[in-house]
Amino acid sequence: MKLSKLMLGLSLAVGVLATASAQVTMRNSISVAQNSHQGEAIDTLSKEVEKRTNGRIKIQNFYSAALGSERESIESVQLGTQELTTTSTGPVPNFVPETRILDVPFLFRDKAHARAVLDGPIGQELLATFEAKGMKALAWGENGVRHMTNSKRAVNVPDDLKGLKMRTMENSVHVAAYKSLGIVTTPMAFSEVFTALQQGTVDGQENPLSVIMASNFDQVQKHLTLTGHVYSPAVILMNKGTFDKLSAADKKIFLDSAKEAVKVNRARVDKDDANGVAELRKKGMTIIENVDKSKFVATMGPAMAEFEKQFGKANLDRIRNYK
Ligand code: EAX
Repeated sequence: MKLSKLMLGLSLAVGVLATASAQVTMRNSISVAQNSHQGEAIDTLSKEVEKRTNGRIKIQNFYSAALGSERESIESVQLGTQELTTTSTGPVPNFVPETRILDVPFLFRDKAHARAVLDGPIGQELLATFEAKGMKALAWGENGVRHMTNSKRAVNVPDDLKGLKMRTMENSVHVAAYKSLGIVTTPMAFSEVFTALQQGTVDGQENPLSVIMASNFDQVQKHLTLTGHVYSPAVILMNKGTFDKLSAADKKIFLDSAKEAVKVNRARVDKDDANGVAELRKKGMTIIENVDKSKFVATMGPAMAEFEKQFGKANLDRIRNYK
């Protein structure tokens, strides 16, 4: 009796051990190319998780929207048919409306301000809001500061944007803001943008230098203006059920590895911002670097007033004044 109990106990222990050491493979995805700020982020995440779990957990990475657009990937993560995705906040408010506030134009002074807000209590509160929607947001990463490109004309002042047909993200804050500049907005998934620019379905688009370079938009866009009109966060998302099933130690490994991924991600954005203008000029783009941003803010006045109403001045000021 005693012996059989012991045997049972042993075999159970072996069973648990076998399960614990079984290798799990998860999937993560981005909509941009591997050689990019987002590619470096997910490559770092998978490398760190694999190393820290001694190969128990592997993450297979998919680039260039190979598993679907950002919106589709978020849906998959929510449903659990895909464990992880890394995305700009473009389509995120359609799932987690609380994050909409981050996409307000000219909200952040610069990247340092945005990073401080996202790493601080405001960012952490927003990460927590994903849980009610079936997702664990591991960390805020970065897509970069967005600038405008087009194939028609040099943009010096807001008036130059009037009537330009531009692709926007599927994000209601962006659409409202750009409409107020006189842009003819055309929301579409990022994976369709290159072709749309090439075929002239749209005249322009707006994205950080990191994305413009990783996506070779210089091949289909002549004019770039450093409008820096909005900061674009990124977020590393995991299916909540998948995260909840991890041991406490593995949860920590994912959260710590995500932090490492964000460090590499931000460093690459800084590098792209430092080299981007020279590189894109070399590739033939005409670039306007000095823009009077106050003119853009003023032209967006009505949309900005609407955002103050929607989000509440106190909430916007809490972000604007965060030190
Ligand atoms: O995440 O949709 C966009 O313009 C995003 O900036 C891009 O997919 C990178």
